[in-house]
Amino acid sequence: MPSDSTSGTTSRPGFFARLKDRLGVGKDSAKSAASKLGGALDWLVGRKLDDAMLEELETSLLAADVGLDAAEDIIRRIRKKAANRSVASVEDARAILRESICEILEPRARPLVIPDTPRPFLILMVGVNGSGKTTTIGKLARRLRDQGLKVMLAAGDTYRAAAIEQLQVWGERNDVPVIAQQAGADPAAVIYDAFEAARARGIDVLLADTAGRLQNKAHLMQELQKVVRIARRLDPTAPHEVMIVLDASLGQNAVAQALQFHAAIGLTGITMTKLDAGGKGGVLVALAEQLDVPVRFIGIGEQAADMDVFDAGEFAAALLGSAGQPPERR
Ligand SMILES: Nc1nc2c(ncn2[C@@H]2O[C@H](COP(=O)(O)OP(=O)(O)OP(=O)(O)O)[C@@H](O)[C@H]2O)c(=O)[nH]1
Ligand SMILES: [Mg+2]
Repeated sequence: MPSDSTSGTTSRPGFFARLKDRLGVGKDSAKSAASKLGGALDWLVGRKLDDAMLEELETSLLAADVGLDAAEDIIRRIRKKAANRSVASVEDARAILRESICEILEPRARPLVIPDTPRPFLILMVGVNGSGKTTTIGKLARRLRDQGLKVMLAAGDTYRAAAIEQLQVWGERNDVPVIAQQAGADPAAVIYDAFEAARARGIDVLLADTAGRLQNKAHLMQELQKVVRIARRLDPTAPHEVMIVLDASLGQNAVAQALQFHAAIGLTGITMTKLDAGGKGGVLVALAEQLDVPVRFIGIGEQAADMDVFDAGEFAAALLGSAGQPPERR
């Protein structure tokens, strides 16, 4: 069936408008970083793109979590573009900034595609504690099921019983089976057994949860490496996606986490959550600048509908506080 049925072109209308409204809102930020970045453009009008102005802009970018490398990269790009363009309106300023940000994000906007083979397609979900792994599995299970795929969940977070129950709730809610063992079981064994069960039942996609772990704990990283090794006994190409789930509200720390997980197990996809909960979207620009791993999904809330495919243009527009282009390609 669905060689390109996964997630690429199914964004719900209005998702990025909701993202724009929610970006950076929450926690302690009275005024969101996103609107700061958008609002900061007003002063560009009628001014020459001189060094002082670009320095101010760089400060705004840093405040929006873009990080130093990406902020400098953006300023370089703006200099180049502005050399033969004048900034006459906020819209001009926004367009130049948006293009520059978009150029950095675009190479990372590669949706997750579930090919016809192999089966089951194993997606291993990893990340630090509380980043949103289990919730993302629930959202993704719903999404894939709605696309007609047979989905199964593996309760590979055996660290605490509540984690297994949490996954079971998502399973019931979406009417997808959950393979679990008791708390304390070896996660590699759980995922191995689930893989066998999925194969026997003709499952298309197996979503494997794992316990949250800090990226600097070597023995916890080795545990993940073991999960990968054991899964490869059943299918040498598994896992077919190693997705890290990152909490946007952690700012540059989220980037550091991604770099360390990538070094330890090799990531193939990223989901950025909590862009509604204090996450300043600039962190995605920092990530795109520093890590050549596709950004698959972004999360803007706790419900199943609060996740969508990452779109560079729409995201850049939302970051700058504009509604973005009409979703003509959907
Ligand atoms: N606001 C908001 N909350 C989210 C989002 N994604 C997840 N959450 C919430 O974040 C909390 C942690 O989510 P989990 O899915 O349990 O995170 P986890 O990574 O599985 O956590 P551990 O299993 O403890 O490592 C829950 O309360 C979720 O509802 C999001 O995009 N926005
Ligand atoms: Mg969890």
